[in-house]
Amino acid sequence: MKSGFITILGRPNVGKSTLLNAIAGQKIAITSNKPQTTRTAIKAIITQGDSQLIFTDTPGIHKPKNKLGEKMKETIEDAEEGVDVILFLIDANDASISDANKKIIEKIKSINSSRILVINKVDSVKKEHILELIKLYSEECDFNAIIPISALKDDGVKRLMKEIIKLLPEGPFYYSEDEFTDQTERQIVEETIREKCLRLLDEEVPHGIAVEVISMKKRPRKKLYDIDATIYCEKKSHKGIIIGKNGITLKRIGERARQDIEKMLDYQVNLQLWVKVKEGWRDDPNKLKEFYK
Ligand SMILES: Nc1nc2c(ncn2[C@@H]2O[C@H](COP(=O)(O)OP(=O)(O)O)[C@@H](O)[C@H]2O)c(=O)[nH]1
Ligand SMILES: [Mg+2]
Repeated sequence: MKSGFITILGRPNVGKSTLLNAIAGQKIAITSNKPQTTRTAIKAIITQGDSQLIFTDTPGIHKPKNKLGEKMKETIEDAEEGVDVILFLIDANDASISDANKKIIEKIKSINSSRILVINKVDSVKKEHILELIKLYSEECDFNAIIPISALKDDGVKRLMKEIIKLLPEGPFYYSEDEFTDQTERQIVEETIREKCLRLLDEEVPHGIAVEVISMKKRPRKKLYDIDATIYCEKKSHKGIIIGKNGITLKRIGERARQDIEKMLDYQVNLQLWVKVKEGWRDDPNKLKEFYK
């Protein structure tokens, strides 16, 4: 039997969470075109034949601006410990190796594990450019493999899986075969609502949002969930934006979140959303603990 821990590293927005979802074959990590969408380490567990792969998606590597940012940085550092394979994700659209990516390379070199360079978003560039990137990066660092993929189009992901399995050590299964993530249903619901906020709201507001499920009641006979959740934001003005004129924005957030949650839980969902202001929670250690235990 083979098993191992695989960490996905890379700058914000390169497609780490999209890749995790493609690997898992279902949505477990939220994605958006805004940096720092992912706040915690999210695991996807894949058991294939006699191999078990435990993937960790991490918040993108960036400079912390507040306590939440610091916590995200710690999360990345934890994810680097005891890792067997590092997937270093880059964007195929990059013209060259940015300073930020050079720093990540230095970090990877200091960790004693196998490493794969994953060039993502190849659906949006010319082949010649991918070859240039491969040349540039292989001069900079010794990778066990370099794999171009499109996480969004699920192109090259199978090949990537094969390469990872080759690099895995012998080992036992850490999770039972039917487990596919460490996220609880409650966390998935909270994250789905946050994703809709990220996607439906303009810049500034979404980064100060946290979502908390207040209650989640199952009515098995009706195959129905009653879910109550609160969206927290940092400013009164943000609350107005989230709710929108005549409640239109909040309604949209709720509609889209409900549809996704229904698919994931395979139940009908009755979703009630509230919006509350919690000033400066991203810099308040106690409030942070409430949201991110
Ligand atoms: N064109 C293209 N876009 C992608 C691909 N993978 C991810 N994206 C987009 O890039 C953005 C950031 O993705 P996300 O997974 O949240 O990035 P993360 O911050 O690294 O986790 C989203 O808008 C994705 O839809 C890809 O293979 N091709
Ligand atoms: Mg992410």
